[in-house]
Amino acid sequence: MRAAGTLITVAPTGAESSKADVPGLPVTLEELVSTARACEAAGAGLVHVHVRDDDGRPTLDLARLRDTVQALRESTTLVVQLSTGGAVTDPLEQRLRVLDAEPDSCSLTCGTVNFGDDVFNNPWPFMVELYRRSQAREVVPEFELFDLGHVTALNRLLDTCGEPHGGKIHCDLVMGVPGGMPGTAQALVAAVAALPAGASWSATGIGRTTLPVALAALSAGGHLRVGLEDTVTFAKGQPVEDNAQLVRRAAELGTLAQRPPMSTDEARALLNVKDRTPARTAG
Ligand code: KMH
Ligand code: ZN
Repeated sequence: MRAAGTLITVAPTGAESSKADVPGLPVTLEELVSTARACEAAGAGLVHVHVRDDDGRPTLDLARLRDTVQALRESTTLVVQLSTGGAVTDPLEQRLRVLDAEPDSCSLTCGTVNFGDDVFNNPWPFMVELYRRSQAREVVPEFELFDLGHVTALNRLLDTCGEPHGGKIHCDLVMGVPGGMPGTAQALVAAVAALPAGASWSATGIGRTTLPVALAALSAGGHLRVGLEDTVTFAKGQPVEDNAQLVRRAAELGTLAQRPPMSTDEARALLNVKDRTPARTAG
C-alpha cells in the first residue's frame, strides 16, 4: 500500500565521521538536542541516534544513552531510535545492552556485511537475541537491510520469533555501502519486492547515492532517511551545512511527490511505539 505522508528519519551523527572532518556533526548532547529540534521543525519524525563521548568518539556508555533518550524526549516529540549497530569495533554484548536505555525504537541489522575496509558484524544468534530483547522490553525494531540477503534473514527472523513489539514491521534499506547492495533503483525494487507483506520501509543512499535512492524510494511508495551519518556532501563540491538542510530537502521532495512529511504523531502511529512520555501516560 502506498503511504499517504512521508516519514522522514534523520540520522544526524553515525559512528564514522569526526567533528574535525565534518564541522556540522552533532557530537555533544547539546548539539544533538538542538539538531533534533531543528530537524523536527523541518519535518523529521524519527531520530536515529549514535552517541559520542567527551572526546567525540563513538560510545555505547549506558548512562549516556539514557541521558540522551531522556533529553530528546524532553525537548522533542520525535520517535527516539537508538542505534544497536554502534561502530564496527563495538562488542556484541555492549550492543545488546543498548536496549536497557529504553528507547522507543532500536535499529536491528539483519546480517553481516562488508563495510568499506571493515566488517559490520551481525551473526544470526546476535540478531535473534537482540530481537527477543526488543520484544521483552517493548521496543520497536527498525530492520536495517544493507543487502538483498538481509531481507531473507528478516523473513526468517519473523518466522522464527514472531511479530515485533507493536505488531508493525518497519524496515530501512541502507544502500550504497561499499560491500552492500548498490544505491540504484533496480536494487531498491528488488529489495522492496522481497519485504514481508504489509511492511513499511524507508531508504537511504550513502554518499553520492543519496538522491537517486531518495527519488526511487518516493516513486516506489517508501519513506526517507537522511542525515550526516549517511551523507556529508549536499551537491558536487558543496558540503552539507547541517542535518536540517538535508531534512528540508527531503521534505521538499516528499511534498513534490504529493507526500508531505508526516507529523511525529503519525510517525508514532506508523511504528506503533509504546507511549513512554510521562505527560502523555499521566492523563
Ligand atoms: N555504524 C555502522 C557500523 C546502525 O546504526 O544500526 C552501523 C550502523 C547501523 O550505523
Ligand atoms: Zn546508524
